[in-house]
Amino acid sequence: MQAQRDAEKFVIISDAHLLQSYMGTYNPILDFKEVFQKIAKLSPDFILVAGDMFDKRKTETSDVRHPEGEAAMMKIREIFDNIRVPIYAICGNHEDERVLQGLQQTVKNFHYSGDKWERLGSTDVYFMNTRYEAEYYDEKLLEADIDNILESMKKRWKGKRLNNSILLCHEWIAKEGAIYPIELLQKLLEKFTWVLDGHMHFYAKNHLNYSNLVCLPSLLPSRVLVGKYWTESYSWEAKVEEYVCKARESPFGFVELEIGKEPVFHRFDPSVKIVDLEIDVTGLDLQKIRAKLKQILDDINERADREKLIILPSVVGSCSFSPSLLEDICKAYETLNIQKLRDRTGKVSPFAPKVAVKRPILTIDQLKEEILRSYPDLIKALKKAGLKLSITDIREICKALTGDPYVLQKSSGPVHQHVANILEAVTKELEKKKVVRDLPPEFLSFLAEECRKAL
Ligand SMILES: [Mn+2]
Repeated sequence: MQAQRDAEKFVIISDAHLLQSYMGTYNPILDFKEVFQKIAKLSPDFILVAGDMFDKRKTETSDVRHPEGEAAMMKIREIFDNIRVPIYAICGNHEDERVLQGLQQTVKNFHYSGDKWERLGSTDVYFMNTRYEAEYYDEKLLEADIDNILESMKKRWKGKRLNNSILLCHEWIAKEGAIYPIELLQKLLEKFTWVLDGHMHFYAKNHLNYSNLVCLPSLLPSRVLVGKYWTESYSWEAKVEEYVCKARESPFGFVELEIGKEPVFHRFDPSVKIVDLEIDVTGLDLQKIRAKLKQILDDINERADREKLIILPSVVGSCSFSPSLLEDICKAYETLNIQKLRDRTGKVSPFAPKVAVKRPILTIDQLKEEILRSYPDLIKALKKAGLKLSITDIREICKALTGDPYVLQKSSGPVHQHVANILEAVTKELEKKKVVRDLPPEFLSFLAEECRKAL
């Protein structure tokens, strides 16, 4: 039996990015299980999931395959099931809603509550799916959005006392970057007892000096934010004879919030340690740099915990040769998990001129993300051609693309056919929106023919 409490206790988790293939042999599912054992000990009344618990991308360029995803989901369902605490989740920008819908269908205590209210004990919680898309916010849309939320809050509380309330969200709330508009955020902060935000990956209480705004930490390491997650760093300045070693506590964990009390950050030490290794190569000859890199790696290789380490080497400063000439050193340590050396010197090497990497053919999902990522240029280009389009139009076209069975079904044929299908779907959308008018009836077959010739 749980002890009687005056107010409910929540545990909030965020941004685990499960299903993403992380570096080397790291298995986040085992850590995930351990986290849930820790959460169970706190006996919360509810668990809230603030987005990006899963990731639809395996790596930068490939999506999670269904059998792989399902293998992980079998274990995740078991973990959720075992805790026997109701879990409520919103959808983050790396997630596919269908994964959350599937969990709701298969796990009794899991609820996907995107864009709705739930009464959890005596607290009203609004679950706001992420509005963050492709590093952009459409302020007009957001304004209407917030009005709706606040209006529904009013209706909910009509004639009753005001309940405690939580807004669970997944937005870019910070001083810089693609920021969620501060004036709009303020409107929410005024009305809700707590605003709990995922997506930022680092814990912050009293964020931006708002006493009721909490940024949630990421639960586990992931590929997102490479270079920021380290708990140890080795750095070696160019003109110095010794390297410097720094350590800091794990940024990972979850938050406990009992209504009426302050939030508590519970730190979690994952089964791997992320180690940053940075050498400033300015003015040094290759021999010297190789010696420095080798010395650090030799020292790391002596460590008893070397198998737990994920090492992220990089070179900074400026140099006249390609840092790829250091890669053989990294490869020589078979017992260490050393990730690909990053060149942060910001120069173009005369030995390895930067060549545009040939990109694989995109899936429809990837195309959609690509379009959303490059929308400002896209809008400009279309404007030049006399076509007026808004980001909302572009979003809707993308939606039509992913939902159009015609595009998907025929995508296994020749490439030109695939491209023609996509263009056809886009053209039909443009026509629907009256962005283009009076297309001649033979336009689509003309389009298909042009694609065939071009590809
Ligand atoms: Mn996110």
